[in-house]
Amino acid sequence: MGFHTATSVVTIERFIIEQERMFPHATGELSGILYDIALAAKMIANKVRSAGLVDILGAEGKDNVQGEAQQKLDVIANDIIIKAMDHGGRLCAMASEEEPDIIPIPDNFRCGKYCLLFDPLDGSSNIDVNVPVGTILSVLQKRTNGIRGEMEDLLQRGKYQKAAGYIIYGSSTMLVYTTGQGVHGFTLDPAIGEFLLSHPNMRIPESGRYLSVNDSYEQVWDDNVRALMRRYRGLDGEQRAMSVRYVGSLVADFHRNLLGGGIFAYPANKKSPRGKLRLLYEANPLAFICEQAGGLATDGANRIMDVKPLELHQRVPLFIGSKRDVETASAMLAQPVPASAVPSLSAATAST
Ligand code: AFP
Repeated sequence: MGFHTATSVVTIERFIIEQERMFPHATGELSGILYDIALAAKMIANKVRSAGLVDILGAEGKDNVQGEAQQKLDVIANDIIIKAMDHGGRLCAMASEEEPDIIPIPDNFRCGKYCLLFDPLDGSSNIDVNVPVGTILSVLQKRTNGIRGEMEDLLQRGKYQKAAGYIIYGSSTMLVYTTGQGVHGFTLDPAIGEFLLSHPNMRIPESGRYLSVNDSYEQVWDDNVRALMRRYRGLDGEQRAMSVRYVGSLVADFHRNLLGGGIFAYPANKKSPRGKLRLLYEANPLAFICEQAGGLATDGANRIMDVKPLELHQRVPLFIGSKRDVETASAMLAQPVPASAVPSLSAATAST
């Protein structure tokens, strides 16, 4: 695993200003969005860190649009982001994994030219057991002519993203983002309340050590997915076995693989033919970051960032990570295999 050490102390603010100077025509609006995101990240980190201390854990009793039990911290994180972002005059609309429709900018605030899509607290079922969770964000530029953002502005392919980032609330809090000029990671110094550049120019290894997949779905996977997972585990003799690591928090699994190399897979299955993860709030932003770091992301047939979104909460199968490992997925998923040719993972493991 490559370690990235900054040689001097660079705050996220200074880094953003220096990046902006490289673009003489930049208006500073995107930089403003990044500052506001950093502020929201600190506020959410503070809530997540104290979640075990105060009695704010547990389901709030409402379901989100996917029918999942919503945790209180999801609601808190959602509100923090909306409040940190809606009045800056830089956004014209928002959308959140926790809300069914567009989140408009209130009439009393100015509108800007960007849209923000976000998953406020990904992996929220892990909150109660003190496992890392994360926030994921995607920034798009407005396309329509009116002042306020419309659905068309939000339903853009991922390749049109202007920025994407995630925050991981782990053993430390990190903010990782790209504006298309590489991927940079900042670690929150809780003593001074600043994100400091800790991982400049992050690159994902060409092929990796880790396989992150929930293989309890093996019974409902297609046969070519099962064949692919046998390949990653070294069971068909074609490659060295990868190590299986699955947190069940996408940000945590993705972050580990970004540093150490490997692939995260959430394939479609017979029960969830579109997979589970959301194109706009999860797959697109992480795909932008992954590609900027030298990796790839596919739904099995198409580059994730080329998939046309048709609705806000669209789901998509996801294979994301090191270039060679994702290429293996694309190649193997393109060729259906006869079921008889693919023993189950457990049968194969038992016989080896
Ligand atoms: P929750 O937010 O409901 O915990 O879901 C987390 C998530 O969207 C993503 O972060 C995980 O990678 C994935 O779902 C885990 O799903 P499985 O439990 O089906 O493996």
